[in-house]
Amino acid sequence: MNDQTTLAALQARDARHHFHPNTDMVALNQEGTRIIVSGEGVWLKDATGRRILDGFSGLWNVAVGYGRDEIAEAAYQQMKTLPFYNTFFRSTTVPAIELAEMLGQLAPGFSKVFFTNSGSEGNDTIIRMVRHYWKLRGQPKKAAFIARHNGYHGSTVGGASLGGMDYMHKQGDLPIPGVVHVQQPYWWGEGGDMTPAEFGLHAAREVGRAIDKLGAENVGAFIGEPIQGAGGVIMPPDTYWPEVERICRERDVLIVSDEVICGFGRTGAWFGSQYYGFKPDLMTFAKNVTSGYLPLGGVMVSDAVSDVLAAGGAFWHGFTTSGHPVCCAAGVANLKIIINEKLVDRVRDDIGPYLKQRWMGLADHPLVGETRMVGLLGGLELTPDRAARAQFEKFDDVGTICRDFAYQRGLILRATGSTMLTAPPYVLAESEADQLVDIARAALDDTLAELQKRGWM
Ligand code: PXG
Repeated sequence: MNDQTTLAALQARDARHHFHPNTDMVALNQEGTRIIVSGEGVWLKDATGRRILDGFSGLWNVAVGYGRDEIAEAAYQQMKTLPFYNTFFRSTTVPAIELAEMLGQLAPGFSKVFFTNSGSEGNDTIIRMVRHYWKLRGQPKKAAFIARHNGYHGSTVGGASLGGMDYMHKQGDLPIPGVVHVQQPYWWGEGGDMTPAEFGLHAAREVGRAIDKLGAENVGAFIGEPIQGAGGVIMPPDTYWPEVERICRERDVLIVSDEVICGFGRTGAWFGSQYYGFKPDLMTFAKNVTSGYLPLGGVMVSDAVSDVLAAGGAFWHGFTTSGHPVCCAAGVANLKIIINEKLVDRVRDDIGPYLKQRWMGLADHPLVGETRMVGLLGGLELTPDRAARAQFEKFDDVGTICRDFAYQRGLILRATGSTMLTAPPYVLAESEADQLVDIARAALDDTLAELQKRGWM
């Protein structure tokens, strides 16, 4: 390493010039950025040469693991053949055709896809598409969206508006008009004395109440993540989605399933909506469509909706790089890996249940309130009092403490408040699942000792 590439020099250069997303820059630059330099399988290496088990697949998205030559090769070949051409003006490229076809085959009833570069752009697209759809149907007033508190739908003006994160709304005067947020189906945190089944129905009926308050003639769509990801891997009670579906159908309100995290096998089904057994009209996707190797997102459009849109002339919407050929080639190569290596089945029948059984074993730890896992998506509630489902006063700090202990021990977990989250790559081996849970338990021990030292426990 020369002077410019030592860890300290890299951190100083980063501090001078890089404005990081979702990051307190002052705190970051006091500590210095963690610099990740390479990856293989489920393992990362940082600039100090340390190996770290990535229990979070990058940002929920490196499904097939790091270092897959097939994807690199597909992108390289496409860059040499045709690095760019657009999908406007009656043009397209072979990779865009191939990926669109594959997606249509993976999602029965959704034979059309609209490409974007990210999940946020996908959800912005949804807002315009839903409103345009209802105009074409002669119901232009059906423009409002029902979404959930603590849902996450991205960072753009539209995405952050649909999302229910108050701290995001405070920045940029959001949400935009016409978005109403209702209670999330978060039994551990908000279920009170109700059973999970009762609470699932209660939360679903909040959707109905919100629609009725606005008047169904004014509501275009309901949007939700099948399992809330960034909000804390919140799995709704089984009663929730069937009731939401019934309520929306009864009121002629479209259902949007935001599959950015749940899509492409994370839950052990191809899409989270399939896992929960409901049929959306539109699905947002991004992340695991390319396993993060290149940016790509989009909207899967059901046949009934796309027939109306197609009959209505042009949809005046799109991005220069919608259906970018290199990103689509990476997407095709990635989906081929998921299909050929039967990774969705592996998540459902093999490594998912294995990790789940180990992860659920953390329930006996004195800091742990609830453990939950679907597919390879897991959450762990930290609590000072399990029976009362109590929250720590400084819950954000508690999660951060635990996350940092895990990192020191060589494991990446994410914290939302005091909920610890894991979403490892689908190629995780059993021995690696063991390491993940063993390190998580050691980090819980460290955290307990630290909280006792501070008198918080
Ligand atoms: N919908 C969902 C459900 C998401 O999880 C987006 C939309 C937006 O996608 P893009 O590609 O625009 O980021 C997401 C993204 C976190 C974290 O800290 C989660 C996301 C992004 C960044 C950080 O958990 N999810």
